[in-house]
Amino acid sequence: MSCVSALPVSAVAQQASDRASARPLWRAEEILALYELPFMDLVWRAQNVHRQHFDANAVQRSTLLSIKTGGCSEDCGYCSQSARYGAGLERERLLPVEEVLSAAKAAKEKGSSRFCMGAAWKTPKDGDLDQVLEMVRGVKALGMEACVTLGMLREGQAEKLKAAGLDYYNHNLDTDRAFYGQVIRSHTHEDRRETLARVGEAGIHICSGGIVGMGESRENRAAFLAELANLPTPPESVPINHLIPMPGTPLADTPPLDPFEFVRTIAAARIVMPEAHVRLSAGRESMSDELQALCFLAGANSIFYGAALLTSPNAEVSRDEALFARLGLKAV
Ligand code: SAM
Ligand code: DTB
Ligand code: SF4
Repeated sequence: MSCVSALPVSAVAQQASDRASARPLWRAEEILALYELPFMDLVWRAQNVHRQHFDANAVQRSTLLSIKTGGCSEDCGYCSQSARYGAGLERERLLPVEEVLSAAKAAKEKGSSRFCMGAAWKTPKDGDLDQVLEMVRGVKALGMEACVTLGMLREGQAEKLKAAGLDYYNHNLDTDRAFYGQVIRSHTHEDRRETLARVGEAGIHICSGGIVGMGESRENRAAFLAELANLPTPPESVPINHLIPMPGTPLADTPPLDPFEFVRTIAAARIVMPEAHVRLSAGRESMSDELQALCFLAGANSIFYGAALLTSPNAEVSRDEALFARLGLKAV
């Protein structure tokens, strides 16, 4: 992507643009061919790519906090926070800044390097955004990386977040364009891409990934990874969530995905986005230690760390500590 503009481009946006123009574009069929490799060959290839770019024994840890829970206008079929489903969640107000900052401080003391704040909004209102800006400034003052996920951004909002010091904006493509409409109808895949473009242009690092195990096909998963890898500003952080089937949502009874297919998705993501942190995200609580180790072997090098995700439990901190010790992994 060449950037021809009279405006100064931030260093982050310039680096992203340089990386975008240097990388090969991936076709979905090529990624499907990766999925179809024998499992050992695929994992071996992913581990090789991983070692060319990262310390294979280091895993980044992010802590997540829901700063505004439930009551969302959107109809995402997997989400307990949509007001449209009887998922039994009370709509909560935006948490006070002090409460958020004391949670960030506790996360830092427990060894997290990034603090991610999530809000169940379609799009942030300007008054709410002002409070989030204060939270971002506070997290930065603690010496942590700050990430937020607030829904779709309108013109000018990404620039305000950048000026407050935000490092990452999380906004997932979630699945490929073809499957998207089967799960979400209240906004489009194109809307998600538009927000990602605003984030990239403001010079904020992009965190974008998705969910697998929603009933999509392997072809959908391959196309989804191609769409992520080929974004105009490539994501530097890629959360791969395993669907947590939430009672009351349309996807509550979705049959579980073959765990090896999940590992294949991590491996394919590692190969097509070699420089990104691939985050083993939702669903870890119900994965065995052995399955998580396979995901790390396939190139996952980031996790959500802490007792809770947004509305559901995460793997226990004590279990993670034991797993890191057993595998000789170091937290970064
Ligand atoms: N409202 C904002 C948005 O949609 O971008 C931010 C919060 S939303 C809950 C963040 C992400 O959480 C979604 O894009 C989806 O990938 C993930 N997520 C939500 N519910 C999930 C579930 N039941 N299982 C796995 N991932 C889930
Ligand atoms: C992401 O990709 N996964 C996180 C984070 N970004 C915000 C959210 C996972 C949510 C899991 C379901 C829940 O706790 O409600
Ligand atoms: Fe709202 Fe985000 Fe949940 Fe969709 S995923 S219903 S936008 S909170």
